[in-house]
Amino acid sequence: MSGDTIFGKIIRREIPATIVYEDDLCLAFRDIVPQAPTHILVIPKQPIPSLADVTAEDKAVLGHILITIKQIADQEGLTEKGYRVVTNIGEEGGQTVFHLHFHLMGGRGMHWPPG
Ligand code: DGP
Repeated sequence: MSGDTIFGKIIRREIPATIVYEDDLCLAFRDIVPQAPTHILVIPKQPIPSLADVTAEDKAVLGHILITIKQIADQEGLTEKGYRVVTNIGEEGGQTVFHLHFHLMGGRGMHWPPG
């Protein structure tokens, strides 16, 4: 159920990660290079490379991930002050790991536009 990326290895517990949430459809763990005091990656267990690859069949898992992000943000105490959710797509989008992931970042003021 997981592809051959570093995130697939985390799903399969072949490499360690600080996991903050898991269910049948998704996994959330702390980013190894945090860009904010709280920086969590939320990924589908299904190995979708990026948002550019999703289809209508992925509607349920994508909706589930967004609701999960909201719940994790609540648990992490981010909701009152606000937070940012980002998914990078492809080379110019800044994507480096080709397993769909949503960055949940908070705990500091965010800038706009992003770099
Ligand atoms: P992106 O550039 O959007 O593809 O983000 C990839 C993120 O993945 C980046 O913020 C660093 C993080 N990352 C890369 N390798 C690992 C790892 O082995 N463990 C964890 N926890 N995060 C990783």
